[in-house]
Amino acid sequence: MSEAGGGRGCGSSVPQRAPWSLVAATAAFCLVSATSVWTAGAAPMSREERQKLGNQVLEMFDHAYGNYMEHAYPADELMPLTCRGRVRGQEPSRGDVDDALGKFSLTLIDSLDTLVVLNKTKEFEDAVRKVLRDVNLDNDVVVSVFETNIRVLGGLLGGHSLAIMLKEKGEYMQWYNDELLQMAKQLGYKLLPAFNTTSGLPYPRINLKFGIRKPEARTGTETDTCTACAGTLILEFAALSRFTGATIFEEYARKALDFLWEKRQRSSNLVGVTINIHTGDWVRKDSGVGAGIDSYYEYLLKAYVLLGDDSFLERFNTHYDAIMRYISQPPLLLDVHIHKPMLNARTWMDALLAFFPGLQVLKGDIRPAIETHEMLYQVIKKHNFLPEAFTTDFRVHWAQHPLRPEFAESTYFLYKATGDPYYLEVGKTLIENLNKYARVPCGFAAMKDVRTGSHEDRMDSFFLAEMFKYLYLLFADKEDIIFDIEDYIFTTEAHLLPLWLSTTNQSISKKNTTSEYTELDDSNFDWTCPNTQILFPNDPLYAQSIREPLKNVVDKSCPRGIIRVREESFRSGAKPPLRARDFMATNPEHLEILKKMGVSLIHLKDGRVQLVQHAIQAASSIDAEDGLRFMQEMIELSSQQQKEQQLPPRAVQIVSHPFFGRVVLTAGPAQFGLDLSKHKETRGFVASSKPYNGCSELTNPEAVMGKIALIQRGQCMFAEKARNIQNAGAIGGIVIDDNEGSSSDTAPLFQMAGDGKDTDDIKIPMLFLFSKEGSIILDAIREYEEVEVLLSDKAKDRDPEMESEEQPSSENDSQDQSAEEIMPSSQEVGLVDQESPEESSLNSEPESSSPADTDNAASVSASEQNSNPMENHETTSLDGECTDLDNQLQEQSETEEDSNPNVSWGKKVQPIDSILADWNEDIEAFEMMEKDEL
Ligand code: DMJ
Repeated sequence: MSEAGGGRGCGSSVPQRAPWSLVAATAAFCLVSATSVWTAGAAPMSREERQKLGNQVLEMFDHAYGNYMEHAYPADELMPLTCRGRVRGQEPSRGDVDDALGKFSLTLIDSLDTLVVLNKTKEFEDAVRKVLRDVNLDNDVVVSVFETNIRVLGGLLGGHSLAIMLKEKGEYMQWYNDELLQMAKQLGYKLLPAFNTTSGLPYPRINLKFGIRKPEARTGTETDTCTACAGTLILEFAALSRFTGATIFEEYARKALDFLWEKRQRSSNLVGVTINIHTGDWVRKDSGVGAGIDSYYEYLLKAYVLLGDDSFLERFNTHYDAIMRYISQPPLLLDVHIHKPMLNARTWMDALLAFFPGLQVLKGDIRPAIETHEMLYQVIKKHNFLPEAFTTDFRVHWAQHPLRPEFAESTYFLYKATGDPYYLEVGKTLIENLNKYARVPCGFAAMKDVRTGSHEDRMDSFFLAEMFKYLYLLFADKEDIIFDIEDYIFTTEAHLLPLWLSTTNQSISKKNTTSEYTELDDSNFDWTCPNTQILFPNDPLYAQSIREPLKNVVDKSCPRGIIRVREESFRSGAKPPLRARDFMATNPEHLEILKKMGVSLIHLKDGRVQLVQHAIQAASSIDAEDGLRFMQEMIELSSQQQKEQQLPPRAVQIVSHPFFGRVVLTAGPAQFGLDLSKHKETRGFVASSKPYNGCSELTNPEAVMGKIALIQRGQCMFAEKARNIQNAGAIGGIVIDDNEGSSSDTAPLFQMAGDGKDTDDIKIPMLFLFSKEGSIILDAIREYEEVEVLLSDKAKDRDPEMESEEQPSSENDSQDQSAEEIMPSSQEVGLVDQESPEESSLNSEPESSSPADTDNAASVSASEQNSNPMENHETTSLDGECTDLDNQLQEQSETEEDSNPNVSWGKKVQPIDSILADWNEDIEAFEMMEKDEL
C-alpha cells in the first residue's frame, strides 16, 4: 500500500485533474464501501454467517483443488467425471477451447494467487515449488496467445506478486528469489513472435516451442483475431516490463491497443468482434460487451488504474459512452452493428457479458450495473446457472455453463460499492447451486445443459482462479485476508498485480504517450465517481429501488423483437419495415413490399416457397437493406424453429451410493416411448440385457424385470430393442453407443428415431448415452454392483438425507472412491465395432445450430400452407406491462416449448448478388455471429 503512495492506481498525473485520489485508494477505484450506511432493505448478514459461508468456500476450493492435484496434476485440467487429467492430444479435440491447454499444468498456475487470498500460504509455498520443479514452457503445442497471457503469464505474475509480499512479511517464501518472474519473462519472450505483424496485432495462436510461421509451428497462417484477444495484454505485459525493466512487453501491448483504437468505427466509436491482423479491417462488425470484446474494454479502464496513463481512460470513456448509447438497453446489453449502431445484431446475450456490471462499478456507473446484474440474477434463479447464451426474452439459447465466474465477480464489486447485504444473499445462492448441481465426487463439473442439470467432464482452470477468489472475498472482512487486497488490481483472470507498479519503470508510458487525444472533446467525460456517501445516506434503499421494478423481468418478460427498429424512423412517420414473423405469402401488400426489397418468392414443387434476395433488384439501397434484414430474420426464425422441433436432452442421474445424485449424464431422447417431460421420472436399478444388443428376446428376463435395462447400440432398430426389454419386464432402457470414445462433450445431441411404424406400444422411457457416459454407468456396476439411476428431463435435487450421511466423508469419497477407480477406459467396456442399422435415425443438430449453418444468408424456404411461420402460435398472456412495440411482437412464442411443427423450412440456398461490399460484410458478420467461441 505504501509503495505507490498517493498516486497509487491512478498514476501521478491523475490527482491534478480530478478527485480520483479519494477513490484511488482502492484497487477497484470507484469502490467506496457503503456498508455502514445500509439501514434497510435485505436483512444484514451476521459476521457469524459470513464466516460460515467463507468457510464453505474454503471447503469447496479444497474439493476442487485437492482433486485436481490428486487425480490430474501435472495435466492442465481435471476431468471431474472420469477423475483424471485432461491431456491435450489424448482426449477428443474440443476445438478452440483446447487452445488454453499448453501442457504447462494450467490449473496449478492459475490457482497460485487464489491460494494466498484463501489464506493457504503453506499450500501456496508448496505449489510454487511444484511449478518451479515441474512446469515446462517449451512444449511443442499450439496455444492461444490470449489464454496463455491471461491464465499463465497472469498466473505466474500474480504468484510472483504475492510471493514477494509474503517474503517481505518475513514468515513464508523466504527462499524465493523471483523464480516465478523469471518463468514469466521466459514465457513473455515466447509470446513475442506473435506480434510480428505490420499492424502490431498479435497472431491468435503460437507454438510454444517453435513460435510462428516455421513449418514445425503449425500456426501463423491465421488472418483474424478477436478484439479481446488483441486488446487484453496490457496489464500482464506492462507488469512484466515494470517488474523486470524489459520495456519491450509493455511497448508491444501498447502498440496493439493503439492500433485497435485507431481502427474503432469513427462514427459510432464501437469496435467489432474480429479484426484482420494484417489489414486492420473489421471481419465481424457486430459489437457488444460480451464474447470477443469484453476484456478489451476492461483492460482500457484497468490499464488507467494500474498505469495512470490518461489516454487509456479517455479511450475507455469514449467507448463507454458509445456502449451506453447503443448497446445498453437496460437491463439488457445487446450487440449492434458498428456501422449501424441503432440496429441490433442479435436477439440473445452471452454469459461473458456478466462481468460488465462489475466494470461499471469500477467506472462508477452504479445504476445500470445494478439493473443488468439483477436481470442476470433472475436468469440464474430460473436455471440455477447462467446459460452460455439466452435470448432477449430469457429463453435458453446455448444451454451449457462451464462454471464461469463473471457473475460472481460482478456480485463482489456491487457488494463492495453498495454494502447491500442483498449481494451476500446472491453469493450464498451461487454457493448453494454449485454444491447442489455442479459438485461431483471428484471436483466440480461444468453443466452440459442447465435445463437438464447434466454434466460435462470439464472443470476449467478459471473456476479456481476466479470463482473462489470472488466468493471468498465477498464474505471476508479485512482481517480475514493476510494482505491488503486494495493494494492490488484484478486482471481479467482475477490475478493480482500490485498497484505500486504504476510508479515503477515508467519510462515506457512517457515514451509512448500519444498526443491524438487532445483533439477529443472530453467535456462529457466522467473524471469522478458518483459519491456514494451522498447517494446512500439520502436513500438507503437506493439499490433496492433500482432492482425492484426488475424483480419479475425474466418470469414475466414480454417477447422482444428480433431486430430493434430505428426509433427515429417511427417518429418521422415512415412505415416500419416488414418483419419476417408478420409475413404472409397470401398478402398482396406483403408481396409488393418483398418486391421492393428485391426479394422474390419461388414456389417449389413440394408446396414450399423459397425466398431469394437479389439486392440489386431492390428499389433503393434502403429497401435493399430492409430486404437483407428481412432475410436474416427469416433465417433466424427458421433456425429457432428447427431448434424447437428437436427434442431437448434428457438426464440420467446416478442416485445410489456413492453418487447420491451428484453425477448427471447427458442423455439423448427417443422419439417413442414414455415422454419424460410429461411424466414423472423413472427410477430403478440398472441391469445389462442379454444379448447385450437387445435385438432378440432377452435370455435374462429375471435380471432386468423391474429394472432399467442397459442395451448396446447397433444391429437392429432402437424400437426393436425397446420392445424386447419391455417384454422382459424392464421399466426403462438406456442404449449405450457402440462407437468407442464418443461423448456428449464432443458430439451433438443424439435422438433415437422410431422404426417408421407405429410405436405406441412402447410404453417405457428410452434414453441414449454416448460411449463415455455409458462407461461411467458400466464401471459403476463393476465397482458397486447395485447402481440406481433416475431417468428424467431435468436432474432432481439430491436426496438430502443420503447427502448428509455422506457429507463428512465427501472429501474422502472423492479420493478413495474416485471415478478413476470405478471408471475404466472405454476399451474395457467391450464394444462391438459394427455398423448400426439405425444409423439413419435422426441425429439432431448441435445446440449451436444456427443460421450460419446454412450456406448463405440470403435464401430461405417456407411452407406455403403456412407462410407465416408464427401464425399458429398461441398468444401467451402478458402481464400488461408490455410496450406497444412488444405488443406488436407478442405472437412470438414465450416459452421454449412453443413451436410450429407444421412449418417445413428448406435449406436451399443461392448466393446473394453483391452490390455493396458493406452489405456483404454484414452478411458474413451475421453468418459468423452464432459461431462464436465463448
Ligand atoms: C476467463 O478466462 C476470463 O475471465 C476471460 O476474460 C473470459 N472469461 C473466462 C471465464 O469465463
